[in-house]
Amino acid sequence: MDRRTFLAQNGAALAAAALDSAKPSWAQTPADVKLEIAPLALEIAPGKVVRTVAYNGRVPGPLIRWPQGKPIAIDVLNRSTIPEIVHWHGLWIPSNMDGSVEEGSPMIAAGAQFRYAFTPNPAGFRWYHTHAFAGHNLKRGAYTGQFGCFYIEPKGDPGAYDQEVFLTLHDWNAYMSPSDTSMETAYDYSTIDGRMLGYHDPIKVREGQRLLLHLLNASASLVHWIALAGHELTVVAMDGNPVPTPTRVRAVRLGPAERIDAVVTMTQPGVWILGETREPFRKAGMGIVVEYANQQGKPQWIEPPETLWDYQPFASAQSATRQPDEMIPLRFESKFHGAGNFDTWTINGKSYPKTDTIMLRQGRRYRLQMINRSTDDHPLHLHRHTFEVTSLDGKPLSGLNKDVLVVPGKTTAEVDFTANNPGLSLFHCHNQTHMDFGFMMLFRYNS
Ligand SMILES: [Cu+2]
Repeated sequence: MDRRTFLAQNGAALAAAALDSAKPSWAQTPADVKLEIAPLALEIAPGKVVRTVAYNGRVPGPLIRWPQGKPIAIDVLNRSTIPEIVHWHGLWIPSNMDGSVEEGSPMIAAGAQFRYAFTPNPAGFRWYHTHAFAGHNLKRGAYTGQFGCFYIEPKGDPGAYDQEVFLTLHDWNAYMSPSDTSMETAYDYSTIDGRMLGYHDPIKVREGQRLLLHLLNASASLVHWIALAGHELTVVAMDGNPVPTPTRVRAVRLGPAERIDAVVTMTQPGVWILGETREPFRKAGMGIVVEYANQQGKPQWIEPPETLWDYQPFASAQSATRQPDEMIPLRFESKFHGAGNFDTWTINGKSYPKTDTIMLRQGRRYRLQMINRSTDDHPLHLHRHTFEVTSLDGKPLSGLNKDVLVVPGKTTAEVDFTANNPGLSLFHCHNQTHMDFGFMMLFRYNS
């Protein structure tokens, strides 16, 4: 048994992390995964280059596939020009390893290296991405190519598929654009796995196959709708967690940071487009070709019928069986800052870093009452915990476990979670601009 295994098995993960960061990582055991952050000229289509920052010279970064519960060491070398940090989205890990400076994880200075060491849990489709501030600089933070998929393999593999693919959505070259009342971000290009429609190797399938799609929306601010022309998708998991009621749909909607696992039975031989259902986004590049064996020709697109996204069908019909110990009301509002400026966002009337840190107690179950008083939809994310969605706009539901939830404008959503991972936990809107302009707060509790 090596030192890491010994310490982890003795519940001393924090002590191990402290030792690790005190020593330069080249003096230790080799890392399981190495990520190098560096500028990248990414060719999204022949002759079309976006200047960004990425992991290991590629977009997305390498897929990290790792068995649930097996400790992992990840060395991150920052060869960019600014301090960086990597957040492990959806994992139940300690605050100092979670990759949020607000929670006490360190920034990695330009030129420096840091070792993240933790035990990946829970099983399912997680991801990793930069958690750096962007503010007015739309070439930083989530606007860059710093994201990748992290698949934590369950102890028993369900295996009800023949082939699986991970696909990441992203938008590039952000600029400020006036919306109804304020400024939002818009983009020049949209890609799947860092390439525009028509410039990937097609996804090759065979008739009768069950294709498992792992979709991640890694956009800094946009919701995306995805369909596979001619096919239906059966959603089996959201944010990596199996849904109580797997449901067939014509298109899926993913808010920023959301993930959907969907199984498609390949029953329509042909050459098809998997892409954004809205034409301007497909034209901007968000699509990839799916090609059956022995089929050729121009990739076909079929408009899916217009659908409204509703989380409810995927949940269990019953309302929450367990009542929370405490309710926490959170009101979200924006403050207008004049034409040409981004709004400032508030939670209960205060903007981060002035928001109140809410003290919790280990073992108690809390209900976050997310009251969206603004007209914008917000993808709300809680770090280091999984929550259960317990009501949407007044309608009760249960069994839907997520770490990001899109709360539409002028609605209220409720989510419950158990305080079972002590330390500091960040709660924020996953729209990079919203979070940078105040839409963040912290929870804290001790063991
Ligand atoms: Cu927001």
